[in-house]
Amino acid sequence: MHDLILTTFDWVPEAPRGYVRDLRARWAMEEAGLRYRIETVAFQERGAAHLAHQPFGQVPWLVDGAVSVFESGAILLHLGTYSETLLPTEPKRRAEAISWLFAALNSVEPPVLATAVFGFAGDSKQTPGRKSLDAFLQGRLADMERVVAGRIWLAGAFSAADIAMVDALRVADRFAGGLDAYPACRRYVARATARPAFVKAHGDQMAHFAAADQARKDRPQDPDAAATTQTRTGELT
Ligand SMILES: N[C@@H](CCC(=O)N[C@@H](CS)C(=O)NCC(=O)O)C(=O)O
Repeated sequence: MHDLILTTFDWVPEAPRGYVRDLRARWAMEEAGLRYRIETVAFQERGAAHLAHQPFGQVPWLVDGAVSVFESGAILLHLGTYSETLLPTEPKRRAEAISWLFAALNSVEPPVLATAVFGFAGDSKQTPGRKSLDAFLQGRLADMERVVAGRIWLAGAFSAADIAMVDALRVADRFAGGLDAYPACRRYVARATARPAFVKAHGDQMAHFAAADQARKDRPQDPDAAATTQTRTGELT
């Protein structure tokens, strides 16, 4: 296997730290015991080299030899080819893990993110569209509450599906109204984030951005440094 290189931003504002999606890949590689290194790309400026790896000017992406993979879900699937811990080989269990991975990214994360975008914009107007988004999100969370009340992990043993789902639920908890009404989801997130691989991945991401702050302090002030969490695509930074 080649050295795995995970790219994230060289710096992000305070609010999204601990939630930047390189966390998913870091967490997966820690779970799988894979060796990797971190490279960075400028947060302030999304150039052609960046867009060649990630067409939306976002992070993360993973380089594995000649292969470059973007989208955190695709990265999780790619890493799953190296690790039974991330993606079981037994066909039934594998299908279950893949289904739940897509469910996290396709069924749960979209209303979480849409709700978070309203929060970032400071828009709390209860328009008909907003009410139906709220109902959509609460419906998905209620479904997840039922699911995780009855099992420890989504696909039998812990898998990449749990990384994606737990991270989507963490974002719901922090940026989209919280999980107070969903105690089983809270317990599920707590058990996943107590795993040593998560603790290491999260700590490393926080340390990475703390080091970036220090590096900024040590060099002359950049007038563009007053970035906000409102990004080009309106997504979490
Ligand atoms: N669907 C993408 C989303 C990636 C994404 O939202 N990345 C954020 C960091 S968590 C980002 O790059 N934000 C900056 C921007 O959107 O301009 C994935 O899962 O990899």
